Amino acid sequence: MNLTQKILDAHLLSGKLIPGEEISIRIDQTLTQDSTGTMCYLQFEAMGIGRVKTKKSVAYIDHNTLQTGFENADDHQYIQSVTKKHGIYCSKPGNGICHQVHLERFGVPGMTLLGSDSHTPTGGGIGMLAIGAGGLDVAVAMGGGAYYLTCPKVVGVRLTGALPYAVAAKDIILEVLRRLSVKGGVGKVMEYIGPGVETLTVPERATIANMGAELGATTSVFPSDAVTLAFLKAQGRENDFQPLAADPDAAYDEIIDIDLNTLEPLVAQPHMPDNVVSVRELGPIHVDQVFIGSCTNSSYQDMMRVARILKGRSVHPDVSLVIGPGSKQVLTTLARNGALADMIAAGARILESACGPCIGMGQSPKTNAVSVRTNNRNFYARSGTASAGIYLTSCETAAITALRGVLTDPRELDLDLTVDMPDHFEVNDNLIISPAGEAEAAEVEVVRGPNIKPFPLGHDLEDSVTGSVLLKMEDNITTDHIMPSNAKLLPFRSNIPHLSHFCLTPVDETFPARAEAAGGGILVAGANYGQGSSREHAALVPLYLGIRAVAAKSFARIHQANLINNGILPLTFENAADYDRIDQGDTMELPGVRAEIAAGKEKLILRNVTKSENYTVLLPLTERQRGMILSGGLINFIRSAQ
Ligand code: MIC
Ligand code: SF4
Repeated sequence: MNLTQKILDAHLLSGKLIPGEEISIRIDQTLTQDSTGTMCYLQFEAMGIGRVKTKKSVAYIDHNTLQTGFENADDHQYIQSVTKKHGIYCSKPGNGICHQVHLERFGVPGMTLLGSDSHTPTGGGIGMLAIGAGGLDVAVAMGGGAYYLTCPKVVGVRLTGALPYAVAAKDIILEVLRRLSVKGGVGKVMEYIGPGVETLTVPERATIANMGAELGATTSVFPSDAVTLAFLKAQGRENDFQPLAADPDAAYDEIIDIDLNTLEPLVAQPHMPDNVVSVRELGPIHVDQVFIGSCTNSSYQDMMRVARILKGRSVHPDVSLVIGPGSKQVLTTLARNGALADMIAAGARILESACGPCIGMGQSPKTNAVSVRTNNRNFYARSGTASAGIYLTSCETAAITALRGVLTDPRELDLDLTVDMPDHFEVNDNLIISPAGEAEAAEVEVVRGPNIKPFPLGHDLEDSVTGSVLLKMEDNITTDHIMPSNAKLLPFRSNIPHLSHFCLTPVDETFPARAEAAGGGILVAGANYGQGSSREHAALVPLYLGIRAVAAKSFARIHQANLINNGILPLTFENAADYDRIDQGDTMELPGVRAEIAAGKEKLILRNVTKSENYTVLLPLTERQRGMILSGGLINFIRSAQ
């Protein structure tokens, strides 16, 4: 067996490990972050689950930390109190980005982790099977319920050789994205194998597993070996170690070969992470801003290399350099060893350990800016400045670029960039709040501020669904298009009515008002609809606006699950050319859809009333999903079963 199969097999609750079949697995650990977490805990409470039944569940507060009004702080208090009551650890703001902290303090090789954030696969860096999902699925897992997924194909990514000077782990995953595209990993787990793996440290592996999310992959996983043991030892957690690897004769559905010796520094150009060329080819474009940080590139090793490059030098006068170390542990270490002083002296603006600019929480670049960033997504308008172009690179490329003022190949450096991993990290978990014991839990009061509004619930599916096409969209529409997130909107993640005014506005500013006036309708989209974030808001807000169905050429995995969980029909065109026949404004009908779905039909008729045409759309559902769709979502479905 390969490693993915071994971990899946050890956790399998139902189904067979045959790619494409539905399976369900036991979840050992969960994580949430605050921008999806508030809604997740509201749903958890609505399900009436008492204490969590996982081995460990952790709530992180790392996204909404600007606190420009009472909203963020109210949500923080809600999360801290609700987690205390229900047996969940809470990592307070300032402790760091969920994926970095989870790797440092909680991740365990061989365990399953379900997280309400699409970059949960970062845990694959220490041999976890770590999957991103919507908050509702995470809430169910916290209650001891199974996680249902399509059994993935397993791609062996065979690494040979070693990275050349100034070429980074980030360049490996950019190379994979260049080859496979943002749709290339759908339905697959990327399992890293081959002799090149042992040349990579845990944070380097985590960078690769993290950005595997941009392939649309179910997750990515590395073996657990001597490098993993050294990392866990340095965290004082060697007892969590177990060696894990694929069997020597393991089979893979596909193999990709990457010779690390041949790689060079790469860059993803606006506005997609797979729009990759070499830094050398793109040439010395003028740069206005550099951001170094995010869950992809903010480890101790990353930060030390950056400090080494900046030491004794000065940021270019035209560049604003912003650095956000990934965790309190990383930041403390940099402060004690002097590297932080080197960064500040060079002219870097230091941010608290949080997501920050990656999700548009501050540091939006100027109009038409070129911003070079080490994070994982450069989707249109995500930085908060729609006219800005975001270029994604390694830390090494970003740091030298900040000094030169133009995009620069870090192989021009003449410095020793070797950074050894410390034997011991400074461990201080004083920003992690332990849950109340079972006896005291009843006394804990859950505090809800005025920003917390009830979330919409679907209703039973009607006999027939009718509505006009409110918006026709292209391929690769991201969750940042559907439900934008930035410093102005993130504070309202627990306020769906407020967010509804901004739904799909990066595509069409008039959409929310038109949807409201029409009392709902249908959306039409191209391929890979809903790629990116796990945010359920991209389903909850359309639900609130009365969207009953989305007809698309294909869907991204997490978003498709979120639509079903909220009772919205994700319909796939059987014949992709039918997409071209539909115009915005056409009236569509799904005649007798309730009876058809109840009878288990997977091919439905989508009638274009305006053009008097019928299209075949596919809605393959398992029995459980059918129940959700018929009863208007997972919460109604669970309640009806109780
Ligand atoms: C992101 O990187 O897009 C986010 C913000 O972390 C999201 C979660 C969210 O929308 O809250 C993700 O990746 O799932
Ligand atoms: Fe935070 Fe950005 Fe990572 Fe999402 S991708 S978890 S916003 S740092």
